Amino acid sequence: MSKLFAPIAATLCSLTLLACIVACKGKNEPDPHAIIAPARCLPRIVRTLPHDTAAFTQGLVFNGETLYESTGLRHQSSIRILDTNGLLLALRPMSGAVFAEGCAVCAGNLYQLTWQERQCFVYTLPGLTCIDTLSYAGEGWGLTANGTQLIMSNGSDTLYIRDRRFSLIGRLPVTCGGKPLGRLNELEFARGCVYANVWFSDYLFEIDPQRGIVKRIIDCADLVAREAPSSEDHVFNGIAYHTESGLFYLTGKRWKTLFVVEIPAP
Ligand SMILES: [Ca+2]
Repeated sequence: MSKLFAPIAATLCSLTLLACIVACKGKNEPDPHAIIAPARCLPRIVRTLPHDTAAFTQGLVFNGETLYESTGLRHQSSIRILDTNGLLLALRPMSGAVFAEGCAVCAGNLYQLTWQERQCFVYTLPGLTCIDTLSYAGEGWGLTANGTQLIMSNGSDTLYIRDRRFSLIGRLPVTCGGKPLGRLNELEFARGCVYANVWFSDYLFEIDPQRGIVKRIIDCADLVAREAPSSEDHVFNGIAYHTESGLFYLTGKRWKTLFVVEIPAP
């Protein structure tokens, strides 16, 4: 090789090596922000149960065979206990002007958010004795738990990961088809995914809890059509997963129906 071509050959080798490194890195480390078009699926209605039309549903969660429901609005907020047939077993009104929001079960306790009061109430189970009040910044919308951590929404496109003392330990921006998914509301962690209602949407969004990417959209327009809400404010909002049956319990604010549905496995 002549002296003239040696530097050119060396440069070409370097560029080839660099291209190989980039290609290998790309292959082994997928871009977490890659645009993934979510698949779509439909829920199958297994049965329908009555739901109290006075319940402005903000949170729904099972603890074993007991269903807990948090309802909102000032001077109307409550925490309710129901059975698997939707029968109301107990209702505890919230005090004063508290506007309750989402609820979740974590480490044997029930956590209940508030909209603008910046307070999260912690209750014993099954007795619902309030044993603690935790504080946080901003608004509270939806809440769920992955077993050890709490996952919270506040109406934005970001989920907030908190420990049991409600200290912020992580943020998870959520995207759908590469775009931020805002208005995240009621949540449910099930089958290794986060399921989310989005305010004023008839869809459930199935979110990868590591990357924040919507993997599937569960089209619940048929449920909304069957319910035929009496007001546009009475939106689809309420997700609880019943582990024993593998079925989801879905409802909305002031809906007359609690739908028990099967959603194809992720
Ligand atoms: Ca829930």
